[in-house]
Amino acid sequence: MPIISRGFHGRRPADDRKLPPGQFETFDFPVLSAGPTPHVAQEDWELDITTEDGARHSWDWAAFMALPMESPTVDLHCVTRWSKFGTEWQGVSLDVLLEDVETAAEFAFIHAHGGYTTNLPLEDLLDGQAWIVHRYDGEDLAPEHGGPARLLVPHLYLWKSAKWVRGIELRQDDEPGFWESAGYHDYGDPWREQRYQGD
Ligand SMILES: Nc1nc2c(c(=O)[nH]1)N[C@H]1C(S)=C(S)[C@@H](COP(=O)(O)O)O[C@H]1N2
Ligand SMILES: [Mo]
Repeated sequence: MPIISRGFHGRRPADDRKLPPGQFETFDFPVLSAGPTPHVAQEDWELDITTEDGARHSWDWAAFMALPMESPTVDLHCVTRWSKFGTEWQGVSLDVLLEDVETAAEFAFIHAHGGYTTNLPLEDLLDGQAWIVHRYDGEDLAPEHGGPARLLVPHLYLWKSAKWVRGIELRQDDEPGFWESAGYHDYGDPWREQRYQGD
């Protein structure tokens, strides 16, 4: 009689040390978008960083591509409870983009094509914690995942990683973005399970 192990599906078990509370590991890459996918051509893409003084720093696609690139490998944690380990990206660190930006702002308000917004403390974009990424898994970032370029802030729940990013507004006051206005947590630390306001 052959021994059939029903429990084995050829997948490694989730590594609990890498799994924040209430999350499960997924192996595919779900698409979560609040609206239709905007199709932005690379030649039409521009990133603007504005400061509380009204100063504007802009990069078109060519200027962005000329910046030093990094290849972060990070775990993703979505508030809908899936986590994906070891995702490989390529892009520019926010440390590079903010290098010559003079600001005393405490908050960043992120704008995306299609109207999506999200907010986070400026310090969470610094010190190797955040990137504007344009490649995923060795290929140009697909439109449904935020191509031509998205924000990647993997230490916070994934709704903070705005797809189709177009602007970063640095400001003194905090303002809730799209999901934060709908009751999601203002900060969104997966390890403290900050899913909703009051968590
Ligand atoms: N512009 C924009 N960015 C967005 C969203 C969105 O609806 N619009 N959804 C957020 C949410 S809730 C999640 S979980 C992730 C999903 O990213 P993915 O579709 O690449 O998995 O994108 C975030 N960034
Ligand atoms: Mo999400």
